[in-house]
Amino acid sequence: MSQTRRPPIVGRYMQEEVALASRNCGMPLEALRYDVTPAGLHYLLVHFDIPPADAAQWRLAIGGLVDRPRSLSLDEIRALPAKTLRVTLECAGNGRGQMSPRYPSMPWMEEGVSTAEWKGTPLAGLLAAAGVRHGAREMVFRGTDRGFDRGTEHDYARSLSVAEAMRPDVLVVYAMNGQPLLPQHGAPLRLVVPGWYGMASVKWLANIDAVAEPFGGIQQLASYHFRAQASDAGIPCSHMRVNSLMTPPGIPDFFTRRRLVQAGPVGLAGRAWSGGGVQVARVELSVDGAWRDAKLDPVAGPWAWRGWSFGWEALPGEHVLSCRATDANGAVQPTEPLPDVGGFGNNSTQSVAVSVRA
Ligand SMILES: Nc1nc2c(c(=O)[nH]1)N[C@H]1C(S)=C(S)[C@@H](COP(=O)(O)O)O[C@H]1N2
Ligand SMILES: [Mo]
Repeated sequence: MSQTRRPPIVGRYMQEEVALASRNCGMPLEALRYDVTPAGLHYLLVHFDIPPADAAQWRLAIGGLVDRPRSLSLDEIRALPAKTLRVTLECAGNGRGQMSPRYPSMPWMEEGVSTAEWKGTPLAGLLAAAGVRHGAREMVFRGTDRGFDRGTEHDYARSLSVAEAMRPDVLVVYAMNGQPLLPQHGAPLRLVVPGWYGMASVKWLANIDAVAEPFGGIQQLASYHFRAQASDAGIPCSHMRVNSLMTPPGIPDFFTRRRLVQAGPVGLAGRAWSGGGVQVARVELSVDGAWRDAKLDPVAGPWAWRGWSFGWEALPGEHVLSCRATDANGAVQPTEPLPDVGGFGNNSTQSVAVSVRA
């Protein structure tokens, strides 16, 4: 197995990228029409294989620097206080496939985002019962899926600071949209960290450990950093950047996905979101470069995307539509992706080419 970072690609997609894209489906953009993405349309990112999991035998072990190490069954977790949250998850690599040079990984265009209603028990309650010791600095979350990345064999694992892990809306989840978790979404148990890019929401969760030192796992230290150049130390990916998408108008061409709409009034709509619990404050829509305000739907909770709409009077000819969100902190989507060697955090504005027929 290769020990080195994979070299960047300029140009056509590699077979490995296409294979990853076939395994890890995106949310078809027409599914932006749903406030809550139906489970079967929710985007998917699985680094290794979906591991075997027997819900009846599953245990969640909580250990490390805790006073009362514990091992809980699924029934015991289901008996704890429950909370359901509507949460938008976006893959940190969403938009990578539009960047050049491209990092050889999952080549998302823009469809690596979805919203679900996740039911579980607050992690804070489990940690309080275990009694996290004062010397603990981070909580490490480990899934049962195992594989190699850049020559290192590991279980998929990520950490959060103790303070972040103690937030009341970080959940240990066993249901999605009112149904038990599906195998591909982490059955029978996963973490959901609202406001963060998806990598923090560890699936097939089997172990939680309190540790005194910053966790050095490959998914924590090597991957998931914003780096303008390969030599940069990098900034860890955490909260989602402000972003927005449009439900594709009209009908598509099969191969190019180019859109065809009828001249006249066209109802455009989509979704916008940001991370860290920051709300979307504004969405603008541009037709051929002229920006105007879209209408915002009511806020759907602290962690879910916000719907928007715009009435377009479509004139015959070729047009380019774009949408652009601004969050309550004043962060705005850039027109071009920020340089990033791993292809992370591309929140540049989406452009949709539309042919309007008379
Ligand atoms: N155990 C485990 N957890 C994981 C992953 C994984 O490969 N293994 N992928 C992560 C990434 S990168 C993302 S974007 C989300 C995707 O969650 P979903 O597939 O349920 O949409 O899961 C995260 N949790
Ligand atoms: Mo991801």
